Amino acid sequence: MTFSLRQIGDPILTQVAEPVTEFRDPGLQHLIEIMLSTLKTSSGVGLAAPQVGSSLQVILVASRPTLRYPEAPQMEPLVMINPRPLAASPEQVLGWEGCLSVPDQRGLVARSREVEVEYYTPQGSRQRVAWQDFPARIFQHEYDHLIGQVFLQRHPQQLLSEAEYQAQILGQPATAA
Ligand code: K3U
Ligand code: ZN
Repeated sequence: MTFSLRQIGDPILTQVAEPVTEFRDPGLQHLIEIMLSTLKTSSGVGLAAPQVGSSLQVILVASRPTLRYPEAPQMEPLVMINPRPLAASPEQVLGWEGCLSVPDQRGLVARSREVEVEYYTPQGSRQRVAWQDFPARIFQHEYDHLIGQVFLQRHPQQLLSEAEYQAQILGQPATAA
């Protein structure tokens, strides 16, 4: 598998990802390593396999406090294989999202405030987790990548360039290019 961070326009980002069926496949471990190192170098809070060129159902969720989400929990990156939403709260909340595959755009997107999810660990053990707020938002964003969607298709209430997001929302003056 050749690695590059895929950007919108790449057909892999519109495909529905395939479930992992062989947990002992060394290719799966290699994919997870690539995803973890990409997450680290990009300072992202999540990542999905299609973004690195693999159409397998693998995502990372790595919440941490940010300027917009200071109350968010600090998590070690969680590897979720074949994740399946079991429940999503009818209550939705607006929040700002960015995407490593959508350069220079930030969107204000409505998402369920709470989710309950079943997934498999890299060792093949089945787990359940319930999240609220930022981790729930990251999960929904990453799960969307597995069904061929990006946040632009979730009808953002507002869409800003990175520079305008920093100036208007974070209140930080634009830096010289
Ligand atoms: O560095 C990012 C970031 C955005 C908001 C808070 C903290 C960091 C870049 S965007 C990001 O981390 C995406 C990762 C993606 F695109 F690969 F899926 C995850 C994400 C960010 C914000 C809300 C929901 C999901
Ligand atoms: Zn994304």
